[in-house]
Parts: sequence; C-alpha cells; structure tokens
Amino acid sequence: MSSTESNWFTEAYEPSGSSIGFRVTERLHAEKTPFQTIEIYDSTDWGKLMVIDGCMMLTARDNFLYHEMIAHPALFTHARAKRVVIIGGGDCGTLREVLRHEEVEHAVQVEIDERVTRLAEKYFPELCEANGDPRAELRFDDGIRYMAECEPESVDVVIVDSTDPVGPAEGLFNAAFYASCFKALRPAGLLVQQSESPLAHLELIKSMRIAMRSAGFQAVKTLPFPQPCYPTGWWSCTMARKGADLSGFRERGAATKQFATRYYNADIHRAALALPEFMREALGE
Ligand code: AG3
Repeated sequence: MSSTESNWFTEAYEPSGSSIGFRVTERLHAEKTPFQTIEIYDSTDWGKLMVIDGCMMLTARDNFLYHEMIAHPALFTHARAKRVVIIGGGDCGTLREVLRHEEVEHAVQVEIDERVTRLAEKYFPELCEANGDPRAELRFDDGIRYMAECEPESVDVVIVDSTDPVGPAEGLFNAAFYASCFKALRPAGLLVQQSESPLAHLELIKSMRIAMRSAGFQAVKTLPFPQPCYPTGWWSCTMARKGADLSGFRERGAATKQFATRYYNADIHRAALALPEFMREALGE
C-alpha cells in the first residue's frame, strides 16, 4: 500500500505495521508493464526514487548501501569469480558493482521486465554507467527459466537482486530455484540473495536458509546492513556456498581494493558477518 498525499510518497508496510515516506516534488513517470507498475518520483532530499507496485526499489541517495552489500561480500569471498549471473537487478546498480571487480570476465543480468532497465537508463544513468562494458550482457528473460537451463558448473556467483517474494519474484525464494542455482555453480561457487528485513522477515530468512541447505549448499550466512528506504530501515542479504564454507573472505583483497566504494570495506565486511543476538538465536548460529 502506498500513498502520495500532501507530496509524500509513503510505502506502508503491513507486516511491520510501519511506513517509510519521502517528500516528493513530482511524479516523473508511471507505467503499467506486463509484469508490474513502475513509478519514478523526484524528491526534495533523496534524489530520484523508483517504485514498483507501491514498493520502494531505490533512491538515488541510499542505493549504494544495498548494491555494494549484495555484490562485494560475495565477490570478496570467492577466490576468483570469473562468471557472474544477476537475476533481476534491472536498474543495473548491482551489475555496476560487480564489474568493478577486474577478475570478473562476464556478468549477465537476467531481468524479466525490460522497462525497469529502460527507465533506469533514463532516470538513473549513474547506475547504468557500466552497461557498455564489453563484459556485460543484458538479457530480458525469466530468471527462473534461465537458471534452470543454465549449463551445469558454469557460473561462479549468482546474485538474486529481486523484488519482495510476491508477484514475479515469488519463485526466486524456494528450494527448486536454489537447486537450479546449485547445479549451475562451480565448486566453491556462491549464491547471494536479497533477504528482506531482519526485523520484519525473520521467518522468511529462516525458510530461505533451510531451502538453500536442502538444495545442497554447504554453508549459509545472513549479512544485515542499513537501508533507510526499505521497510524498517534495515535489510539483509543471505549467502550460500557450494562445497566450501563461509567463515572467511579475502580480507587483504578487500582492504587493498582498486576501486572506490561508499559503504563496503574490509571492516564493514567483517562486521556484517556478526549476527545480533536475536538473529543468532532464531537462525540457530
Ligand atoms: N530490490 C528490492 C528489494 C525489496 C524492497 N522491498 C520493499 N520496498 N518493500 C531492489 C532493487 C535494487 N537493485
């Protein structure tokens, strides 16, 4: 549910009984695609906003938190990720972060709704600045089918940058999808998925982790991070690894990285591996 009364765009989120609002100046665009309704707003303090089906997808001001945390912990955990698949991620922000890694030879973004990407190109060109990289491939296709048909043991990292587990993204949160990812990954490969709010969706996180393990993944870790524009202001991603553990990462690589970030660094990575007490208890770590 959302409202734009008195120049505020508000996402009211039922499961957390709370809402997050932004003072907007203008609705720049609205359209119904075959998959969803996409809106673009301009705001007084958060830059442009992208909203899908009434849910906040990103603001120009704080998307770096999410995009850096969904990409860099996985890529600095893998020894040398050459082939990366992004499922969803149509705004191209995750793709841009992935391509900052020079070891990546090919990154394909599989987004079901081409309009998300076309609107990102127009309203968030900064997120799309790596789209012309020769290592980037943009496909507009069903991610569930793409992973099911992916050549076995051909991918090093799968990143699931989706909407909430309702509507088009629902099928990205179950054991059948994770089994496709598991099969497509090479040994020591990683799956990382946005896993909603630790405060509002602990049961979902729990069930994702169980489904990941049942699909064959040996190790699973949930990394919390701040994300002011999403319900509760706090978010997470969950990593799963094939045939290897998740206890460490390339700390030296992260500390001496050759590209700039605004949130991620080696200390933040280490800190994100620490779970608050209520999560540790609920997730059984
Ligand atoms: N992915 C959306 C995360 C879900 C947000 N949920 C919400 N606002 N209810 C973001 C796409 C960024 N690349």
